[in-house]
Amino acid sequence: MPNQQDIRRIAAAFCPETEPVGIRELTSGNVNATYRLDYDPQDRGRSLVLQRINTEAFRNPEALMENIRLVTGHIRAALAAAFLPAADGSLLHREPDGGCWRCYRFVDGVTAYDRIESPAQFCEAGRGFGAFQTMLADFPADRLTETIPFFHDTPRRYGTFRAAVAEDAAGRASSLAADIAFFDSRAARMRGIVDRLASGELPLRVTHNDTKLSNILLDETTGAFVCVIDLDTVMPGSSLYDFGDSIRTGACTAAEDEPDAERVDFRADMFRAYAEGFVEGTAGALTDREIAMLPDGAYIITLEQAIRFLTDYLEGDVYYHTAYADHNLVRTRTQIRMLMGMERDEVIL
Ligand code: GN1
Ligand code: MG
Repeated sequence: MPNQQDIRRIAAAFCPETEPVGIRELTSGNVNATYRLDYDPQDRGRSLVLQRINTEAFRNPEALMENIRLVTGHIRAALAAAFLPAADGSLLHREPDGGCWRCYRFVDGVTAYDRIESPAQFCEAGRGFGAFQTMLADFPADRLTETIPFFHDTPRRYGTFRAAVAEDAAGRASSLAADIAFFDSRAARMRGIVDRLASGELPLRVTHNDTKLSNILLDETTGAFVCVIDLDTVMPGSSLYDFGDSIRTGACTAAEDEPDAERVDFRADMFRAYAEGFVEGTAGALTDREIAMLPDGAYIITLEQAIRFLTDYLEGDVYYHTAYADHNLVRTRTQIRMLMGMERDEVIL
């Protein structure tokens, strides 16, 4: 964990002419470490975001930043969150301890919601993520590095999960029989997207791949979509991944880590609101097959996220940030509740 002095030193690598007057950690991300830096209003009055890239998750941070440079260059108008170069002109600053840091402008007057407030708001988020995908429609996919290979290969994620059960590194598997059985009995459904991408029935597109609700910024006054953030996983994928991860996080009655599973349920009204906005945002680009399969996207991505959380729990909490011992198990069970709600409401058509 870097201390305040470390943060000040690293901030100076990007912004040597002045010092922050306030530093606070932003804790909503589960993988990278993020800090907000506030500067004296008399001085520059701006705020910056300083972020340490998790190089266990992102093995090639240079290629990752190059992806972001290319993508933000392509859709500059849509992205207010601009990066500051370090002294040597690169977007990545390396510390002697190997830590990889980047810095970008904090956008004022916008909110990244962890929880949605109304169907209309979620519809607007759908429009935004849909529009983002459309803006990338003519981006040459072969220029992008796959920052995390097989990121949304759901059957492969299940294979990793099964290996983690067998290994049982943290000695937790014996108490998880019911959760494990839940996933085993749904294994066949995990092939729904990858098989159709492979056969060409679904098109491969450049997608965001991490469209949780908090990764879109909405204007605090008008409620309108301002920009999409967290471009670490922009790479070839399916529109269904982007649709699905938003539903997973936004069409839910509680937080992703709500400890009381009884309070977690799927909201079909939110699903419909988001679908309407997303289809509108993609402006006719989606094929009939993609539109027909949007519900499968929601179900499969939620299932995948559930097994990712439980895999991490089985492996001893090595990937996601956790605040307490059973945090990943709590997250797994909220996802299971969402899946049960989707099954009840027959989201899978
Ligand atoms: C991670 O770091 P954050 O919160 O943006 C994860 C996503 C998960 C999400 C679950 C690179 O995203 O895939 O859906 O946690 N990002 C990566 O909250 O693994
Ligand atoms: Mg992320």
